[in-house]
Amino acid sequence: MTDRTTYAKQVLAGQSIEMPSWAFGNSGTRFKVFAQQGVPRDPYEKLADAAQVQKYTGAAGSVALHIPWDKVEDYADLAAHAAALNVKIGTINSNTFQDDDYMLGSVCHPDAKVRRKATEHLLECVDIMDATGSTDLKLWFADGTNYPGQDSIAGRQDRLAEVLAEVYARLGDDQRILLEYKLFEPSFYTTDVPDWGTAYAHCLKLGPKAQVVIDTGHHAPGVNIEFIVAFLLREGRLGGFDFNSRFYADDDLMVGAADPFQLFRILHELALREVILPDSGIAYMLDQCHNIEPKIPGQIRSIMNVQEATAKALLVDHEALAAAQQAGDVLGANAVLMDAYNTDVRPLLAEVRTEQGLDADPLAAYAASGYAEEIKAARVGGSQAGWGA
Ligand code: PSV
Ligand code: MN
Repeated sequence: MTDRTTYAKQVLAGQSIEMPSWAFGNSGTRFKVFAQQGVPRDPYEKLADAAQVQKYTGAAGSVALHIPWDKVEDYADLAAHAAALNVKIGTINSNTFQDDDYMLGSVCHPDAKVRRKATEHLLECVDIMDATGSTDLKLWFADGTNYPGQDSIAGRQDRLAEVLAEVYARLGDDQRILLEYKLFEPSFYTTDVPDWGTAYAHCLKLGPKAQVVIDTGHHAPGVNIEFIVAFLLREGRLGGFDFNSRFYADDDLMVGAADPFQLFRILHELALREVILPDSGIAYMLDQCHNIEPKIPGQIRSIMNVQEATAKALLVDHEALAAAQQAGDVLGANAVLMDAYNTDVRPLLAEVRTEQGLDADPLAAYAASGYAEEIKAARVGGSQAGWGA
């Protein structure tokens, strides 16, 4: 076994990808939400399902919550429930996009009363982080406008900066803001945090505890995401990822499904800087909805897709790459990358799993466990969780 393969196996064994609690609830498009049997009825059951993904992959150790979708009476109790299931509660995601008051925005709304309400929600999210032990507050704002002239573009930036500063001041020493951008939707003319540059500029003003989150589905078609990764990493402002894949816009499909080569290119930038492992401070998360596929296997498949892209990225021969780049050997440098990309890493990952005491085939092991049948039989009555509830 080469040194590179040994190193790749070590990193793969330590990799951990966060799951979104909302992936386990029902979801769909604005045309129809399809209910699936056995879907969780509350955050406790969402954690139980997430724990299955961790059980069979060993690479999904935490779960992101979305507030108020995952509101509970006692967050310390929820965190203890997670720990008993061998998962942790990770990022707390705020939600300032589903209340009637937010029709014209939340933190950028022209009315100070609405901005106050949104700010209080964000501060409440930090209180929840204190209770769960979460370190990351993920902020995504649906704010924007639909028509030219509707509101002041610059004025909205001022309002955003003011709210962010208040929330930043409330953070504990080991807590941070992860600011997420998105090109458009639900607003169609302007979006108040539309791109990494805007997010980065706000983070710079706020201070070192504010970093940018890249949701891979939040760009215009053709945008070179790995460039953004390399830039933000260099600046120390890459906070994390919301992984998913897209064919058209923010499709929220399984990561690695639409464009595994793009995922590999992103992971290559991360492998180059050796920031794959959890202690790198980069929050690797999935942000997906499984509208037509079963949800737990959908998450398992997604984790496996990230692992495969990571394994290929870890196999890139960095010395050969640097030598070819230095020599101006365009084809040689490209070949180094493509050799790694074209490697079948499934046997390597099977070995990593077996060495961890896991089944080499997580999807088959989950299917054989009977858990899917169990929850279908047990979870009758109550109301199923959904994207938005
Ligand atoms: C917005 O589209 C987004 O990507 C944000 O991360 C939200 O919090 C999440 O989706 C909700 O699904
Ligand atoms: Mn997202």
